[in-house]
Amino acid sequence: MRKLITSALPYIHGISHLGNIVGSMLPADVYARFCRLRGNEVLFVCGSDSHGTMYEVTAAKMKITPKELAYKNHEKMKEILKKFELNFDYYGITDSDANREMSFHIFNKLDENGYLKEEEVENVYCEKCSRFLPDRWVEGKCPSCGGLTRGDQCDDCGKLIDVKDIVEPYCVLCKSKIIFKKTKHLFLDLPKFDKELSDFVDNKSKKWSKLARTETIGFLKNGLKPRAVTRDATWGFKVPKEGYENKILYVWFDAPIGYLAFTKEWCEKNNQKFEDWWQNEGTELTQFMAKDNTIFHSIIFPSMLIGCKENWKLVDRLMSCGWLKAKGIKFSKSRGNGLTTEEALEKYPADYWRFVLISLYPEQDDSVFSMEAFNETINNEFADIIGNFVHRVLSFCYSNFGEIPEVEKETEAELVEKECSEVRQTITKNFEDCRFHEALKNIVHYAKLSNAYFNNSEPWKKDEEEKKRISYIAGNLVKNLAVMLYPITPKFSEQIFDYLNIKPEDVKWDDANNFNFSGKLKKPEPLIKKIE
Ligand code: B3M
Ligand code: ZN
Repeated sequence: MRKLITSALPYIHGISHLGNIVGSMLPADVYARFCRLRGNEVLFVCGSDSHGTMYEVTAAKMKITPKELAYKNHEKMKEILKKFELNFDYYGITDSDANREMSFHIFNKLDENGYLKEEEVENVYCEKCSRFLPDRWVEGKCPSCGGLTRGDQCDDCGKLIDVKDIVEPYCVLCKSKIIFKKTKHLFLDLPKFDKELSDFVDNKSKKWSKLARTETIGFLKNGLKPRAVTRDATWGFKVPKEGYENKILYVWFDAPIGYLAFTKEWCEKNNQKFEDWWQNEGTELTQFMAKDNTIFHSIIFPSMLIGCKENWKLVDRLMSCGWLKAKGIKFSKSRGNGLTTEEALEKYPADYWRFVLISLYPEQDDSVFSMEAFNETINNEFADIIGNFVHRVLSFCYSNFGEIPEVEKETEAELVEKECSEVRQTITKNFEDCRFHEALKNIVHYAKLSNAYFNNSEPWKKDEEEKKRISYIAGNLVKNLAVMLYPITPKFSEQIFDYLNIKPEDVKWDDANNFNFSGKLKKPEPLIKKIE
């Protein structure tokens, strides 16, 4: 099965926080690695979401252009993502020519097929800055509690406010009073897709995450309304239509089209056929994102593709998850709290973060991150139950035999082999279902069974034959753990493969399903250091 896997495209006006990484890029990377280990043909694409009004605000403050800001941070972001072992097949940028071309193509198709309609709206305008302002650039008094309202929500009472109801509204850039001014925009006529969307959601959403399914069905029930796909702003793709020359495409129009553009860029570089990925029912498309991005991926982007009438593939498995909150608040750039990815990587290796973030993967709901939870998970699970077991077994085998010794297989499989093989079946299912929190929990359980086997067998007290047999089985438990952890903690697993003289590129997921490995060992060093 050909697997096309995408992660939501991170904004890069500020350098990404752990929240973005865990929100979609890390689970997508774990799933892509798992699918490759199973021998699937995988294409894993992502990229920087480089348009949107936040670039204009941030760039203005830094006295550079939005373009300079985007491309500078894009390079920095690629470095950080590499250090996190996120191995995309392609990581692009939505400001690319390929994305402009693809966005114009889809825009024109929607226009030709009558899915774009013009509406005149009254938007916020600042005469001093002589520009229209997005709602979030307006502040003022909340009409119900008098607190500070920013854009469409009151910071104090949390009430959703229509920007027209803000008391004494002012422009956040120059603090002067704003006015409301008429302007024309093009709207994607979503109600026209109601039937196709309901059919699409009915037959696909069974395989989606619970969050994605419930949110999408709820959204459809509320009735579809037309959504603006153009904006009065300067940083973005100019609308390719007469009368709209000084407007741009809304960032959420060209961003999801980035998935197609990045695939196209990758196909050109790798001599592959684009249609094999985006116009071929033999390809399964799995998309990862955080829950605030669900509707864009389950309703709006599919409508844009349906509206082209070009047989574009719609998402098969939509894996949206909760938020990672740092002690009650979501990691986010705009609030400036949380741990930046660079700071995190300075503190501990990527595998430590990957292990903890997957153990906290907010599959069904938000999860809370704290450094206490981090220390506890690393010390109790990664170091004690897994790292320590690996080191004890490999050191025992190395000092007694210099290898994982081969012994005549008993006809009757050992109890531990049966128990662990059962757990492994569950772990495989967990990965298939993108239940990575469960998968890791079961891998830790597998390691506990392995520890118990080694401790209770007490090989150091046994005769040569027994010592060999126990070492053989324990050595295979280590190998199996390394294979199952490979999608989550790649460096850790590769280090174990190196000790076992196994080439990483030869490793297959099914290698974790047997106890017949033996071979020379390299001198093992402890791999996981506990955190004081
Ligand atoms: N850039 C992520 C966000 O809302 C947004 C995802 C785009 S995926 C096409 O933070
Ligand atoms: Zn202003």
